[in-house]
Amino acid sequence: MPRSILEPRFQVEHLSILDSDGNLDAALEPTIAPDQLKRMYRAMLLGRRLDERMVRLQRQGRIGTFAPIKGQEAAQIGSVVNLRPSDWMVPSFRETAAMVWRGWPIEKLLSFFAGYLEGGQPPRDQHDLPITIPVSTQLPHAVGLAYAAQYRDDDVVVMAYFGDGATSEGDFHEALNFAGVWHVPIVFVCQNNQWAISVPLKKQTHSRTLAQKALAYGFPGLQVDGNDVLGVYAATREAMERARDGGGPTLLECVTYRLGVHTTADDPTKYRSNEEVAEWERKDPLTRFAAYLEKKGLLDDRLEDEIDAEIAAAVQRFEAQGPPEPLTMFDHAYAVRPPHLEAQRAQVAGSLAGGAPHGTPETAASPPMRGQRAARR
Ligand SMILES: Cc1ncc(C[n+]2csc(CCOP(=O)(O)OP(=O)(O)O)c2C)c(N)n1
Ligand SMILES: [Mg+2]
Repeated sequence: MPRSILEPRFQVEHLSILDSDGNLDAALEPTIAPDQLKRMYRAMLLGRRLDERMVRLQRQGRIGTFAPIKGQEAAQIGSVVNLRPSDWMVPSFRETAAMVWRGWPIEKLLSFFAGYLEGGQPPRDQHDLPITIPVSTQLPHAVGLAYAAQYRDDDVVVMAYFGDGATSEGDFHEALNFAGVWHVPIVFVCQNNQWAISVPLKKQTHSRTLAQKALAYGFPGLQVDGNDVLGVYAATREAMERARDGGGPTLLECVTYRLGVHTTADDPTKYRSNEEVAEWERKDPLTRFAAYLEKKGLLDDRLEDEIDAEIAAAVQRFEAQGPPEPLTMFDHAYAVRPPHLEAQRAQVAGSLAGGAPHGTPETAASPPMRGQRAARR
């Protein structure tokens, strides 16, 4: 059957500048000032050391469930450094390195993972949204922020983070569709770490790449080696500039790997092989960047001790605060609390005060909630 070819024909590109063997494509090497390179490496190492510390804190019962970033430091730092303070950063739940770069105090992140309301509140005047646990739901919000910036003619670009699994959610497609239709200033950063808990990428999509999904929505998509901080930096910088100049959205697929557990509640040995993990350990983003910096004479031997001391001081500040207030779990979801939550709140408040549970006869007769039992302990 004769058919005509529609122009333009689409293609998806892959970018790599510093490969896993430390080979540098000098023609593509971005110009980054030495001080900035050092700051980037410090932020990646801080991300790694904080991660290890947080996993230990969880194992010791000092924080709750935590989602480690180990292996994804380049994808986060290579992208986030291109934001101005006035730009907006929209995280999912695995962006601790990017969040610390943006200025979130470490003790605030610890507080989030220990159940404190304050842990979810971005520092005042910081243009970041809080951590989002429901997969992909942050993306329509991010497009809304970009739409608002465009409407108000603010010189602002939005960067939104999410994982490979998030691309199967309706919210992802709705967000990309409207980002394209409205041509808003946003950079979508997909950290394709190959797994959505125990679901591998091949069960997530039949597409050759995730980057190509942007083409359906009418804007560029680029795949980049997500363990190559220089590649992520260069790709993000280009996308940010395009967005700032009115060129609309970009989707970046950062191909990376989650070297650790999905969360501290997960056991990845049940669904993936040690060989696969070892293969990706060879592509560690930190080793590669360290070798690059060493050649430039920009590595500082004392960095690790300095970072560990910074983390230790933050852990101390975190643990110096009193216990979290259980009643805050009823706040902020609704402007006006619905009656059933009002009743539950009264019940918990009564239980915390040591008195008989308050509330309607139905709620008082219902079995105690987990929070109540915990509060009595
Ligand atoms: C809407 C929704 N469905 C299911 C979950 C449970 N859940 C938490 S993380 C996750 C996988 C997310 O995978 P991906 O988007 O690849 O991000 P990653 O965890 O790999 O960073 C799922 C299914 C959730 N939090 N929200
Ligand atoms: Mg994933």
